Formats: sequence, C-alpha cells, structure tokens
Amino acid sequence: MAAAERVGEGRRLSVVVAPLLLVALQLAGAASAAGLPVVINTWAFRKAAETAWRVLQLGGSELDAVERGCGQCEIDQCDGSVGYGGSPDESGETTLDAMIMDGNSMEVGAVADLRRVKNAIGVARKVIEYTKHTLLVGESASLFAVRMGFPYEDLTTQNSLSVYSKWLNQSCQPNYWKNVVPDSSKSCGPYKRPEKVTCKEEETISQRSVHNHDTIGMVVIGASGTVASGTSTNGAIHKIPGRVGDSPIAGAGSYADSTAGGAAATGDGDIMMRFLPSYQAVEYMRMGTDPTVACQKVISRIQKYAPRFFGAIICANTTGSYGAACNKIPGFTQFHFMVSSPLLGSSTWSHQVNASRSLARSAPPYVRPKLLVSLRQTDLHVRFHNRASRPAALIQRAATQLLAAAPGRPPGRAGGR
Ligand code: SD4
Repeated sequence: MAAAERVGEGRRLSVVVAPLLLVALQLAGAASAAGLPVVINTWAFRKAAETAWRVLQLGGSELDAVERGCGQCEIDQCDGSVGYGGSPDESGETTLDAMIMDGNSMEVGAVADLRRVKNAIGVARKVIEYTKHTLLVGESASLFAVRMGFPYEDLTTQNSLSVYSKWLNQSCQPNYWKNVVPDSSKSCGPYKRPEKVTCKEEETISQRSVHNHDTIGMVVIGASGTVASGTSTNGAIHKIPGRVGDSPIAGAGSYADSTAGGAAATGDGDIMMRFLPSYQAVEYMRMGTDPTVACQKVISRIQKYAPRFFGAIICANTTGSYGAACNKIPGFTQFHFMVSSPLLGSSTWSHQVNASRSLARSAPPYVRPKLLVSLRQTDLHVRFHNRASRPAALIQRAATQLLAAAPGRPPGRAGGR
C-alpha cells in the first residue's frame, strides 16, 4: 500500500472507528447465537443426538427434544445400560431411573426404581405435566405411569437373564454390600449384620467400569437460549433392590437453567450424587467459567474425596459453548460424547467429540472431529491454569477454524463466553 493510501486509510479509520466498535459489539452478540441450538449428550449415542436435533428442526420444544432423544436410547437399549433388559439388580429385575428438567421454570419430573414400564423419561415428563411433585419412586411410580397410559410390561430379556445367572454362578461377584455376613466378597446373600463389626477398607476403584455403565444424559439449548436437560438409565448392574442412582436427582444426574446453561453426568452415581456435579458445573458457567473448565473443576472436586471414581460430565452454556471432562482410571481413559451444533456444520451436524490433544493436532481439514476426553488426573490441575492446553478448547478452536475456512459454512465460536 502506498504511503498516501495509508494516510487516507488512517483518516478513514479515524472516522469509522466508533461505528466499527458498535458493529463489533453487535457481531459478538451474533457470534454467541451462532452456537445455538445445541444438543449434547453423554457417550457415543448418535441416534439419540440425531433424534433430539430432528425434534428441534421440526419445531419441537427443548423438553420435547430431551424426552425424544433420551427416549430413543430407551428404545435402542443403548449399550444395555439404558432402558429395558439391562443391568439386572440382585434379584434379576431391571429397574429404571430418569429425569427431565425445564430450565425456564426450573420444574423437574423424575422417576426412580421404576418397574415394568419401559419409557422412563416419558413418565418423568408426565410428573412435570400432571403433578405438583418432582420425584416418584418404585411400584408407586409404576402405578402412576399406568394411570398416565404407559404399558405395564416385563423389562426382563434373554440377555438380562443370562447376565443375572452368570453373576449368580460367580458367587454374586461383584456386589454392593460391605461389613456383612456371610462375607460379601466371597459369597451370595442373604446377608445380615455381623455380631461384631470389623470394617473392611472400601474398594479403592469403582466397581463400575465403562463396560457396565453408560447412562444417557442430555442437554438441549434452543435457538432462543432455553435450556432443558434429562437422563435415563437402568442404573448400576447387580445393585441392591431399592437403590437409586444419581440420574433422577436434580443437580446430580442433570441440571438446566436458562439463565446459565445445562449439564449432565454419568458414572458411579453413588459417589457422584454426593457432589451435585451438574448443579456445580452450571453454577461455574454462570460465573463465566468456560464449560470445559467448569466440567474439569467438578471432576477435580470429586477426585479429592474419591480419587478413583468412575465418572464424566458434559455441559453447555447459553451461547452454545460446550465442554466435558472425565476422571481417568484403569480401563477408562477416554470419554465419548455427542454434539449437534451449527458450529460443527449444518450437514454433518452430529459429531463424536474428542478432546485428545494428539488427535486435535492431527485432524485434517473437513474430517469430522472424533473427540475423546482423555485426562490424566494431574492434568486437571495443570489445565485450569493453562487455557491454551485444554484439550476441548483446542479441538473446539480447531473445529471453528475449519468451519470458518470452509466455504458456505457459518463462522462461529466454540470457546468460552
Ligand atoms: C447410576 N450414574 O445409576 C448412573 C449410571 C451411569 O454411566 O451413569 N452409568 O449410578
């Protein structure tokens, strides 16, 4: 550029600076909306994400999207951990936990220990619509479901029967009892309290693993910023009858607040529910914390008390930014979750997101990011202070750049607020 031109340019700049600032501010607002709507769910349950997205596209509400998305997993028996015919309890029965939350009204509908009714999240929605309660449990919840028109049917399948008989044949191992007689680490019950209690050390690693635990947790944020969330699971395999996990508990299994965002958790509910991780993640986001960092902080907090717990969390804020984190334990080093967002392209809208650093670096243009959250326990602390090295932030930035470079695709932001 010639010197004269540069001077002219400078003059023009000085004249247009104020309007440009204004435009920049307006663009920042537009950029926030570019991340919406967003559907995010735990694990690689693609059909659930696609179903929820389709519901939104067809004009359904955020609650409809959560209900249908999680409901899809109940139909598909996702990984055997959602819906009928999975995770038989100690007596061989499959029971279901589910919840749904409306982030506008803060209403919650939930069912726990639901028996003989398949569509647990559908029943949870009816708790919001037709009662002033929040949580119904056990046989009484089933009765309510029947009144609401849901079919009453056996949840046992050939598969759940064979899982159950295999467990009986291996002396009911593993199980959830402790400090009882006969010794629950060696034989089946019935168990009772011993005369004298000698407390054994609790298992240091969660009995649960990625192989027997895959609850669906979903957050949907509509174009206008309305947040809804939900969960559905058949809980912990071989649980003691009556056990309720974190999934139907508001703030534990999931949480939605249209003034901040939404979150959902998966993993060892007996531990996780003590920390209300979904509520905590949403509150971090309300304070302006980046979603990935919010999730990491939540995991880190639980880790202090239960270093080897099995668990992961996803979250998204009302600008459409999202993140996830998990606790790395033997056998669980990567966590898959699904995201549907305009930031990820309008045609290939359902992605498996991967926050592994090496994959982020090597992802070639236009390849769908296949993302796995893979964190070393110590990384959590390091990464809080080092924004640039946060895996999900890296991959989100990479995805945004790829989309910005791709003709005809909307630019967007995938970072924090
Ligand atoms: C529970 N949190 O019942 C549920 C199960 C789960 O991944 O999330 N599995 O403890």
